[in-house]
Amino acid sequence: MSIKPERFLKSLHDLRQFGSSGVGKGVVRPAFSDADIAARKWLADQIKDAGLTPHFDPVGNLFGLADGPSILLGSHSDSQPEGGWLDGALGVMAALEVARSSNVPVSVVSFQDEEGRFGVTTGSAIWSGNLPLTQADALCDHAGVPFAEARARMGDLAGDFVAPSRFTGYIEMHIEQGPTLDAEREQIGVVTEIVGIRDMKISFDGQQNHAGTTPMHLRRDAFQALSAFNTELGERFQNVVTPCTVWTIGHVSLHPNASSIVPGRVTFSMQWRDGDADRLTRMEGIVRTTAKEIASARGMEVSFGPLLGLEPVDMDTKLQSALAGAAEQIAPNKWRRMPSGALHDATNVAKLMPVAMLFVPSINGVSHAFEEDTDEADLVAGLRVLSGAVNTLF
Ligand code: HGY
Ligand code: MN
Ligand code: MN
Repeated sequence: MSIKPERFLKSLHDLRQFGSSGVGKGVVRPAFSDADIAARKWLADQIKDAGLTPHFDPVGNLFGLADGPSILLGSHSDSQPEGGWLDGALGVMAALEVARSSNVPVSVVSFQDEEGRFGVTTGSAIWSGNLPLTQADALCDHAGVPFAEARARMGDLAGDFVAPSRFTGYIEMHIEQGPTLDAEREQIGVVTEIVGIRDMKISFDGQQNHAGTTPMHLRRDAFQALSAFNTELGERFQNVVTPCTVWTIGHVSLHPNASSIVPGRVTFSMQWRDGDADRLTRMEGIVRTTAKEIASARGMEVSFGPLLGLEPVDMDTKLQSALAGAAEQIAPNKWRRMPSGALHDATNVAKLMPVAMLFVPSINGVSHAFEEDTDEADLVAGLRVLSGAVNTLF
């Protein structure tokens, strides 16, 4: 049996209907949202139709299980609050198409909450043992909903955890989410390693007050503390970072967030990523020290939420070679080996078994945005590489 590109492309367009944003092909399908649960139930039907056994585990990970030992292919089908139609979904639907057409045993998976509504790659982190379930259950989203409450929405669909020992390895196909392949006019990236990440919430507490009557020198303004922290951090990081190091303050909640009130509290997300675990640790020290100094200089309090993180991980060389061989066949001179600056479930699965990843280009390098897209020819080329590589592994 051979892969059917049209069936594969249609399945991607069918999936993006769940949580369609109405803007381009974008989706809004956060973990355990109505759209996400509906999408998972639809996916379970597709899995059954493909001759695999659909199985939900206790945290919403959805597996399509082949009988006996098999290679596991997949990714995630939840999205960012404003997500692209391919981030995660591509790897899940490519896995299903390869499973439908492969003459070797292939299982598939859609991990839950890779996009971190609650944690960081939550579903695969729990499955791999990187995140204890009790700790995960206490994690809350920005609206204060606990993971335990959200996952309970799966009701009696939730079954036991799947034993990792039934799988011989894991390969994840994903969009690059960066500019390299698109800029170089290449079709395939064979991933060599995935960066590590640290992510935490930080709060500054000062004094809520009147915006008209409070002199500037008497203020303990939480926004001004955040502003000073951001500037000082950028300067201090220059001593340890490289051009590949990234850091982001992506979510800010000011209280009470009113034009005529000096904000007394700010809580914000502090995230940093690098390929070197030691550098991530040094950056954590700078984050904590800088925040404490800023707070103390302003007579304010600082508090730190739990630090979530994953270490940098290398991809398995044998699986990489299978992908490289297939890439040379399908896209000769239009592929490269490259690191991943984005995080993926493969990082967690690497704790359990050999893993590898392959990328296809993101147009203009854009992702985590409704305009995320990839040319169909590149999607199909990636599918052929994945299929070709899998069939050399047995
Ligand atoms: O943030 C990431 O790297 C992933 O897309 N969730
Ligand atoms: Mn992703
Ligand atoms: Mn993502």
